[in-house]
Amino acid sequence: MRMTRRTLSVTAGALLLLATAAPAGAQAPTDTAGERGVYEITATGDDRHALARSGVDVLGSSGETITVVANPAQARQLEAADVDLTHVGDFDELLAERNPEVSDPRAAADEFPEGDEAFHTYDQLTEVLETAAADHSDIVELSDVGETHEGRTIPLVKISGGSDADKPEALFTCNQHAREHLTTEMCLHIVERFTDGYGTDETVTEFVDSREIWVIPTVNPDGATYDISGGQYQGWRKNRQHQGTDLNRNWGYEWGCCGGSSGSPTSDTYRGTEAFSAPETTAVKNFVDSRVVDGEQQIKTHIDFHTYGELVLWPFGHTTDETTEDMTEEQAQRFQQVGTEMAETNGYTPQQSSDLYITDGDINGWMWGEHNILSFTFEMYPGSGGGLDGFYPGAEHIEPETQRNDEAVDIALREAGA
Ligand code: 3K0
Ligand code: ZN
Repeated sequence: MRMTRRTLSVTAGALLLLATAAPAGAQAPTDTAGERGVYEITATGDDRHALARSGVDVLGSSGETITVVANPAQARQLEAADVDLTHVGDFDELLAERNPEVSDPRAAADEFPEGDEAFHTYDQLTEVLETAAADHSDIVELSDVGETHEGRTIPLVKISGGSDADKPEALFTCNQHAREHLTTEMCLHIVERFTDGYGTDETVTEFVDSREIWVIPTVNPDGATYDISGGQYQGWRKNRQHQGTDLNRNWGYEWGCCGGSSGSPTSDTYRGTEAFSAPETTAVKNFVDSRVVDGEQQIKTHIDFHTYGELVLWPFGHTTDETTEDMTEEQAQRFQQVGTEMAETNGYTPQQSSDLYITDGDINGWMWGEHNILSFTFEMYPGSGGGLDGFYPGAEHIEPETQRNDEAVDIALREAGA
């Protein structure tokens, strides 16, 4: 697909036409390798909701500019609907440019590309978690929430010390989206901080003794492993069930309700055949459901880490309304207050999820709508402008960008007991 490079803008009418006349579900599966284009579109407010509804893969946004990946059919439909695109490159060429040459792809299978070895593969992650559990057996329990489509176990770490008294619980989840590898490092950092720091760091010790801290470092290890297959980044977002389901559109609260996901299996925001059709979301759901003890959900707060955009997001994503039948004004204010306080510590931008674009079947909606868990999504580094590179920021960013969220994590732990 070749398009001329132009800088144009988009109208709300054009995007609405696109969204209604050309639903992603009606598209032929033409997003074959080598043909997907990366485009920039200028859009605000309702325009960007409609764009998300079209099923294109939104990579990131900066101000009014949204960067998307569109397959040829989607690009044609955008053009037919008078949407103006700036073609910034071919998806696979851009990926190839940022990937190093691999002399023997088989040798590099399931390893991060050269220079990025500090990121943990699934096997390396498993090993580090096993070591942490062995070295800190007084406070760490390592188990799993279930299996992925390809049969990998989804690890679950529980960190808790001191007495056996009932303690408020907090949950941290990472790597729902395959290519967002920095988030796995974020959860690993949480595990390391609350284990290595126990007994020496006062804040850490207090939280470990007074809370149950649950961490799921990779919700989507199949996708993450595929994303680095052959020692090259694949730009993969979804799980590996059939053509892939976007796990963050597969949760059972307002699933598929509001144009915030796609019904087309080829789309990067494919919501799956039904709510919880993905084994990965089902596994996490079953774990969270199991924390209801004597009718009370023990988990009080939750952060789901993503990249990128440097945002603190709170529910709901399926509506731009701040209050709904499941979100009172007081509750919305608490989300806003806590989210804003968190954002003051890490410099992210705090906002309701739907301010970014409409999402439905997302994790925050389910955590709050089903369990009244104060649930946030953090979009980590970088802030903007990275295109595909935003997902692959380089290993030198692991330490500063995970530490950057220490205080916000502490706020989530504090609020669990509030
Ligand atoms: O709640 C949300 O708005 C989630 C935003 C998230 C998503 O699932 O679309 N953004 S991401 O895919 O770029 N990490
Ligand atoms: Zn994500």
